[in-house]
Amino acid sequence: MFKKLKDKLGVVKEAISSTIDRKAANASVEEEPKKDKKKKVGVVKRAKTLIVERELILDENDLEGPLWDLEMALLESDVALPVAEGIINSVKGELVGVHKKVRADTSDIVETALRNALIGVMSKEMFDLDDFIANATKPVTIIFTGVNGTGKTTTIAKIASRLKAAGYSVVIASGDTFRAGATEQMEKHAERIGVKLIKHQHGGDPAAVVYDAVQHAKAQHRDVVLADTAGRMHTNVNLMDQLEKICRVTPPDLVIFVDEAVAGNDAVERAREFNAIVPVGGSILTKVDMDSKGGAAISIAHITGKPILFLGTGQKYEDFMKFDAGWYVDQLFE
Ligand SMILES: Nc1nc2c(ncn2[C@@H]2O[C@H](COP(=O)(O)OP(=O)(O)OP(=O)(O)O)[C@@H](O)[C@H]2O)c(=O)[nH]1
Ligand SMILES: [Mg+2]
Repeated sequence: MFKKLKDKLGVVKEAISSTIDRKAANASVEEEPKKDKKKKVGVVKRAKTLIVERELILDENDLEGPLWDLEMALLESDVALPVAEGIINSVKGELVGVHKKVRADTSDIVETALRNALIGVMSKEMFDLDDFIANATKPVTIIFTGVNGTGKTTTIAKIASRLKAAGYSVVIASGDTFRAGATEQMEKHAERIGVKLIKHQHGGDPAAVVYDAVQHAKAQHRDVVLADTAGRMHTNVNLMDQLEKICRVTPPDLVIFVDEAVAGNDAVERAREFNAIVPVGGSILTKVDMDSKGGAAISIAHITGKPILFLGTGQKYEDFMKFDAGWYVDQLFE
């Protein structure tokens, strides 16, 4: 996974490490104490002693070149510019002025700084959806948003199947009254999983479908309402207004933004627009099994300020995993 970003991070890590090591080598020669000259101690031994005893202090100039390379690597891997800059500042903040014991493994220090920066971006306001559902007042209403074809309907089916297996009663609202065949697609999933589907006529008002689903769930004491919505471009004002209306009529407990790992840099703009219209509480990144560069998760988490909750890794219900920032970053470094 994410081979390109992984390769580039490896190169950048080496570049920063060797810059630090070069500085360390210079420092040990420059700082050679004069009194040592009297003693006939070999250069190697002397350098070794100095390296053990001294600490190296890094400054910004040492890191300028390698950090530029890091920024380029992130941008080329679909990490958005402000996000890449945030990561660079974080790495810089961690490395500049570091009193590095020269004997410590430079490569470890660099990798730790990079890892911390990436995990920092992706772990913001992290929460667990299972805990959220367990603790919320029932029925819990979750509305799924995103552009066309990102995997909203499939993701709802995966979550419904998962929740049912955990013992929850689930109602699905077929809020995509717009695309031909959308309700039939959701209906097939609902039948297969064995959960209730609330639907209206094609072309009906999606806000009314979601409202009805929640009323049904309240009356029947169901635990969770998962509301599908039609895919829409973030630039389509009418459809974005409609989304705002759905959430105004039925204020959800959580809005989940669904986008695909292969979306690349486009994900940034649409995450921003969707979040502006209906504030996103968490995101799900699908199609991670397809060839992606790895940057979309980092960007979406940064733009929304909310965590990635799950990753979709295929078309089957079980191709779904909880997002773990540490694991994700491991994929970039392993
Ligand atoms: N490989 C892969 N395919 C996926 C994944 N999630 C969804 N898909 C596929 O992506 C396609 C679109 O999925 P849908 O769930 O219909 O997407 P949607 O967002 O509901 O689409 P619209 O309703 O048209 O906006 C389908 O062929 C899914 O099987 C995933 O994690 N991996
Ligand atoms: Mg759909």
